[in-house]
Amino acid sequence: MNNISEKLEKLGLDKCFLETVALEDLENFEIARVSAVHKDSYTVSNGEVDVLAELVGKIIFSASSPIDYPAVGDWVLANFYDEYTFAIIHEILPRKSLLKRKTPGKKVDYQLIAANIDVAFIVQSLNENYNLRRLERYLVMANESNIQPIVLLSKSDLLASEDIANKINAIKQNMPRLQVLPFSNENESGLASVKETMQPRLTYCLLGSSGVGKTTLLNKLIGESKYKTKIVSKKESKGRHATTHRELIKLDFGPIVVDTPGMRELGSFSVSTGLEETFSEIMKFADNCQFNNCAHVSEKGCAVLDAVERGLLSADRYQNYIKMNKESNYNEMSYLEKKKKDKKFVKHCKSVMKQIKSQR
Ligand SMILES: Nc1nc2c(ncn2[C@@H]2O[C@H](COP(=O)(O)OP(=O)(O)OP(=O)(O)O)[C@@H](O)[C@H]2O)c(=O)[nH]1
Ligand SMILES: [Mg+2]
Ligand SMILES: [Zn+2]
Repeated sequence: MNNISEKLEKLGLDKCFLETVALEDLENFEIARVSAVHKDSYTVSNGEVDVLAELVGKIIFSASSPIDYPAVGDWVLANFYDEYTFAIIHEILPRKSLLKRKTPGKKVDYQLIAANIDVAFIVQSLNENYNLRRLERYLVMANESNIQPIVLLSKSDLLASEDIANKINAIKQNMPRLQVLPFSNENESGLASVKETMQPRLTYCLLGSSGVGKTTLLNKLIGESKYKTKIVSKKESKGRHATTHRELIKLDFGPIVVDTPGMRELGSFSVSTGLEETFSEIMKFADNCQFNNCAHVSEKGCAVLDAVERGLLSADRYQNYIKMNKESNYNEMSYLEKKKKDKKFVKHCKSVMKQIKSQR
């Protein structure tokens, strides 16, 4: 057991997960980590081998939302068969963190991005992709999911150092404690600092628009061009995504990384905590609003509006906060509506069944 847990620790398992597993389950199952998600199957790792896995029927039949299925990074209880060439997943262990996003479109539904991530590397390129409002969106998502965000600004080779400093300062101005690192995959400047922030046994996730250099960075961290990147294109985020799937990769210096495809739309899902943490300077003023439930839009005695008017808060950040807050409320509402609908449907089914029974 000691031996196994050391291998799993290297895969990122910490003690808190072990505490969630009953002794009896440890006798019947092995703990494994989902390292890739395919269409109807998974790859799981026990720290030694990567094995194709399928879900036990119980999980499929009782699933009522995407949350009930494994995501990359999940810890699961599994049984291995045929000399460790095949596995069945029996249970998903409770998650330390879960990155999800709303699926594109008006419908409130969501996709799982990754589970049990410790640190999110939010990547923006210093040239075309640099955008504070978009960055705030990613930060809300990470903060909401209980994941430490670190901002990586790529393609520093394309800008003068003064421009780079200005762009970093613009981020730091309102979020002084946020770690922001410029780097270049091209001339490798700053890569050492990125590596230095990475700790063994922690799981990192690469997030950011298509074409900003996430996979190129991963290849640099691995030390070889293992994963496919985009062929140099004139414009970023045009054309197809180079990365089309998510996979858990263990680096030889200890950290674990999940690369993700660039996201076009980053819908958020009811994100109150994420908003509060990302816009903490706005929340400080909100404490002084006249009304407890102030939405900071047009209320009397709103300390936030007052601060914006007096130039104490950035108007751009304020607007982005309001926009995301509205979306979050909408998503939450639709989510509750949907649940209500589900309940109605269950009730309906029950009454139909009753009718059928009484007609017999
Ligand atoms: N000049 C410059 N180009 C870079 C840098 N990093 C990546 N690129 C180029 O940017 C393009 C996109 O890189 P990828 O690593 O495929 O981008 P990605 O973020 O993984 O994109 P998706 O997988 O589509 O989400 C490639 O042509 C890279 O060569 C950099 O630091 N400087
Ligand atoms: Mg990629
Ligand atoms: Zn207010």
